[in-house]
Amino acid sequence: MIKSSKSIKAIIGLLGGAVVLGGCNAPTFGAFRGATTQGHDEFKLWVGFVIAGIAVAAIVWGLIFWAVARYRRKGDEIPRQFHENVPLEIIYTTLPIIIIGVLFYFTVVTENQVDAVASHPSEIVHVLAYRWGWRFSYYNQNNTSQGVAIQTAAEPKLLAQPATSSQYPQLVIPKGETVRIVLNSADVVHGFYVPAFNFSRYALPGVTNVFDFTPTQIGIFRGQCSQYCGLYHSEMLFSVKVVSPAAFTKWVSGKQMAQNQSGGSK
Ligand SMILES: [Cu+2]
Repeated sequence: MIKSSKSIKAIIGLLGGAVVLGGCNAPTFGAFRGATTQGHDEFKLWVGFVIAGIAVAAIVWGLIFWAVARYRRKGDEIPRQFHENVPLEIIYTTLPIIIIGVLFYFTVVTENQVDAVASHPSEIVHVLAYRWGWRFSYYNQNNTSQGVAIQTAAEPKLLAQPATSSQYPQLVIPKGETVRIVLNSADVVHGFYVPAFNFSRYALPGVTNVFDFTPTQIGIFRGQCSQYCGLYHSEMLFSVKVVSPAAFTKWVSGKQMAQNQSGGSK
């Protein structure tokens, strides 16, 4: 008896520890932790869904195995037969509704956080998706062009390189600041997808999608088109480089100088 209560305590301790350590060591259940505040909110929602799923699965499988063991055939004995059980029916109708209600609530809260756009973002980047590449044009807080535009070569080639290769365009953004992305497509439907940010959004011709990123980690993250858009879809790669705000300012002025010297547009 003492032994079993000890092992129960150990299990509870392990589970509690896993939840407390959630920030760094807990399993991610296949998702990215999210290198932006928005992406991390998505990650927390995902973990909540998986834990809820595990809990439901444990109850369902537990009841199945309990019923299999408890009511297995013993000679000619037949379990008690009954037609209805009102309390049981109320429980199995209301419990799923409550579970769905809770999951729905957290989904709406998270979506509102992810879709929220700041009234005064630190940087604005217009992203144009086209067959088969990306153009990133930088604007300041007043939505005035900073004269910096980055895009891939007009002639697509089968490069078959990782997305972080310098052959593909790179979106440079500062860490810890709110970056507004203004997303459009020049031709067909594309998808702006950054796995490490747990974020994907359609790039649509004639429709402007606007969203904010607040990067929390310095690094280079791969990005890709997530909608099949034709022959060189697989080459529609890019990367996102998150740098310190000081390094970002330096990068912008460096680009401005280079692009002014080469005659403005590139
Ligand atoms: Cu595409």
